[in-house]
Amino acid sequence: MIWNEKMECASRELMSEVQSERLVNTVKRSYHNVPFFRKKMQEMHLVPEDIKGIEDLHKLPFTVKQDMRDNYPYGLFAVPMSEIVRLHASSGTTGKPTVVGYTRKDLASWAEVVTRTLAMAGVHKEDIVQVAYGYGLFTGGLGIHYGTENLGASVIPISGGNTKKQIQLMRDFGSTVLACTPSYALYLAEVIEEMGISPEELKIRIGIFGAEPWSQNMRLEIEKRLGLKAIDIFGLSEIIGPGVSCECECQNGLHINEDHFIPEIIDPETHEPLPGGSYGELVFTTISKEGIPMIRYRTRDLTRLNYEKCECGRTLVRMEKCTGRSDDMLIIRGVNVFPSQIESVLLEMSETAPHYQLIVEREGTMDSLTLQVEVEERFFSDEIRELQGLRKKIAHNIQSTLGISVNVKLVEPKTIERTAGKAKRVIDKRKI
Ligand code: DLL
Repeated sequence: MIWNEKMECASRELMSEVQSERLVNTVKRSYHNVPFFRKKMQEMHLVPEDIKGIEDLHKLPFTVKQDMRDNYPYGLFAVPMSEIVRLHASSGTTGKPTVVGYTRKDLASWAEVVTRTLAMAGVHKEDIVQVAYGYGLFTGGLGIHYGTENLGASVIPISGGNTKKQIQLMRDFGSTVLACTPSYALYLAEVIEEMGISPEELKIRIGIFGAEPWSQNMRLEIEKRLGLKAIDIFGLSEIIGPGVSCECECQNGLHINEDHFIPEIIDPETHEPLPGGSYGELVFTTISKEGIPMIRYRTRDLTRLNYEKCECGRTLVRMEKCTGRSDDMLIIRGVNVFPSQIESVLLEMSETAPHYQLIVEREGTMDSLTLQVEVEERFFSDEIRELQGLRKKIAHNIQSTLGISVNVKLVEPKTIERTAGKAKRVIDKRKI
């Protein structure tokens, strides 16, 4: 089923017209209501009237995650707080998360785009959707929740974790759609096998998986073990949350809801827009959001765009499955982690040297993070108790600032390999 045929199957001319009109409007609102944005435009000697349509998009300044941190918490909001009805924040940033606010209309647009994506994936009104993305500040749970209700399917708002209960409900309630991260789907498959339940006892037929990179091989593995069709859904809090783009049943690229979010591909080094079909960094401009419009937001995600019409009949541009980023952000068990955040925790402690390495592994289906860090020589001559105390302290400090558990391995000075160029901070051994 195509939820919004008019927009999802629009001609390029109609889409460009809609995009141009909404872009002009967004730029005006941002200029007049967001001092940060106005200053940036003034620095570039731009006034809103210079932006007449999508052909002028490239003239606008970029926005990056740091801009959100610098304007924490509400500096980029374009409406007064009385208009904001929901706040979300992205996980895993040192002390300061990135905060996003939605007006009532934004929540309606979000539900609309998520509904479209569920329909793309083949979900219909009779389905029972088990939402095992986290509910809370993370956009995954509530984002999929309201889209499911809007579609008219039944939602089980179970949130993440509590794996045995997930499986029990899945069986007893007859869930037909599972929405969670792909790594959690694999973990569920493992526990289902351990519990001696065969996939035939379950009715799950579609998986709505995203929030982290996953490969084609992982797709095949999940499809085989859970006996379902695994659909990739993409999104980011800064733009709206899940529902920015999603695969249709052809599983050949993710359709971007481009009447709400205009995509561009740029060269991550030169920042120049790249011609159609090139591989580069994905940039989005939101053109319907009121609460916190984003102009040319650099996602750091790497992909390419395909403007050909899809076999499903949709004309919405497709982005290739994202598997890489142009920065060093890691996604570990759903938490976004930058090595620099771990570094700043270490630097705040007097006992450690800023020589460290992060090792990411996947044990079975779970990601684990090990931190190897050099500590002063004296610790090794001290009692073992001291060493253990220090290990615990580092793990605790990281847990409390980043919200992620880490195995800490203390090593003697000069153990970690030194390089002349960029230090290799991360060894990612996951085969995803
Ligand atoms: O992960 C929103 C979301 C929730 C998407 C549920 C899909 C399903 P953030 O926490 O802000 O938002 O993280 C955004 O996660 O820039 C990508 O690097 C990565 N990401 C999200 N979806 C995918 C995907 C949510 N399908 C960051 N494939 C993004 C690869 C993804 N990476």
